[in-house]
Amino acid sequence: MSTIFAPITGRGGAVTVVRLSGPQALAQAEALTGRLPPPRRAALRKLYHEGRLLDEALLVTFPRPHSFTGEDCVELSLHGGRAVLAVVSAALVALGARPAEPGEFSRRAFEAGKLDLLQAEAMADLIAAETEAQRAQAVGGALHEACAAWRERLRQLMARQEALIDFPDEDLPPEVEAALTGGIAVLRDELRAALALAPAAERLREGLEFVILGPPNAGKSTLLNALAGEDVAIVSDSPGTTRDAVGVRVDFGGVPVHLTDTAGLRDTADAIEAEGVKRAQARAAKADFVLLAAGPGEDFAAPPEGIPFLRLRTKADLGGEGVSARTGAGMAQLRAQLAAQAQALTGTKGAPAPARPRQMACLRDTQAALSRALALAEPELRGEELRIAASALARLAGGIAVEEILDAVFSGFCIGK
Ligand SMILES: Nc1nc2c(ncn2[C@@H]2O[C@H](COP(=O)(O)OP(=O)(O)OP(=O)(O)O)[C@@H](O)[C@H]2O)c(=O)[nH]1
Ligand SMILES: [Mg+2]
Repeated sequence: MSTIFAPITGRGGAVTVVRLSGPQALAQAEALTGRLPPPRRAALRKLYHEGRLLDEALLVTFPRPHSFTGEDCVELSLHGGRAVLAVVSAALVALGARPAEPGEFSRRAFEAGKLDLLQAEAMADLIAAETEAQRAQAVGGALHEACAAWRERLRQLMARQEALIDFPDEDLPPEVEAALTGGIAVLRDELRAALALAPAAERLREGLEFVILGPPNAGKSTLLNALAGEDVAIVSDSPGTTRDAVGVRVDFGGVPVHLTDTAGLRDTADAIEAEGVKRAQARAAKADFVLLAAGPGEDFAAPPEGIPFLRLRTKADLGGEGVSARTGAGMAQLRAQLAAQAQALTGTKGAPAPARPRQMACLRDTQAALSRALALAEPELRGEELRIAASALARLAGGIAVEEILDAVFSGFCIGK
């Protein structure tokens, strides 16, 4: 097993923490510092390599198994900056360590049984969380807890099913059979409920797409700038100003939303503008939500089929109802409406919900096997379906994950995770 290292803090700070993990971690740290402090006690040490002073760093050792990866680990709090990191990295390589691959620390932690696959995924989501709702979803661990409880219940159902196999038919108490199928049905329904929340959980993990659509000069770009709180899109009084779709990340009620301003919809002989109109409609057709904007007295554009939308009158300062991006009138209410919409599209209320295709596939397989089990009266056949359900559920936690799945999950992580 190689000893690996990587910075585990972001760039540009005053301090860069480098984690070293593996069988040689303590020896390599000792080679750099001369003398290691007692486990889990921080100490300031000068780092030397081949007689050269590299840096002065705070050093903490975490001997196995009480470390993030379960291996011997050392964390070096170096001074931030490229040059320090480069020279310390070179020294560690000279001592036999190698840079960690993306997700390699987490993978080692998983392999040491420090965290299961759901916890590893939740940790990656927590580190990537940009908004409050994303943080809350990742930190809650609802799916991890639910998965453990489901596995335990399924184990008990399987034990009861096994007991029935040895029973002669005529002696079978009907209430035992009823309790068994009832238990399977309740579990199956809970998995279905979790799967029903999957679209919301996935949207929260990935962020929503909101599109502003409407006739030229409706004030769409002005609205985007006002909602984003920055000057992103060009505003002018000549209709047909916006051609390319212009997007910006905004936080609506703790939910990350990619808000896109589009070209004003009209028939036009200008080929570039016509392409912009086409793109506007294509964007709106794929959006999670469409904001239809129109000035006083103007017709609203037709909403794309099947997509929730809001009709919004702009330029209310010129008279009439609606909002005015110019004076700010109605903007607070609009923000609140958009936040409510974003929350409704992503709300799981803390209930367990799969947010990744891998998790959904495992839950679907489990649910399908339980449904098949319910349709079978023969104890041996039903027992076999329950075993299939149990192994699909074990895959959700990573219990019997194959190499390719682990590669796919952990390679999606960043270096240092
Ligand atoms: N009075 C008033 N004028 C506004 C308001 N919002 C936008 N305008 C003006 O309306 C004109 C068009 O604004 P834009 O935001 O460029 O409109 P648009 O819908 O993006 O236009 P296209 O990109 O051409 O489709 C500009 O002159 C803006 O200053 C508003 O709330 N009140
Ligand atoms: Mg515009």
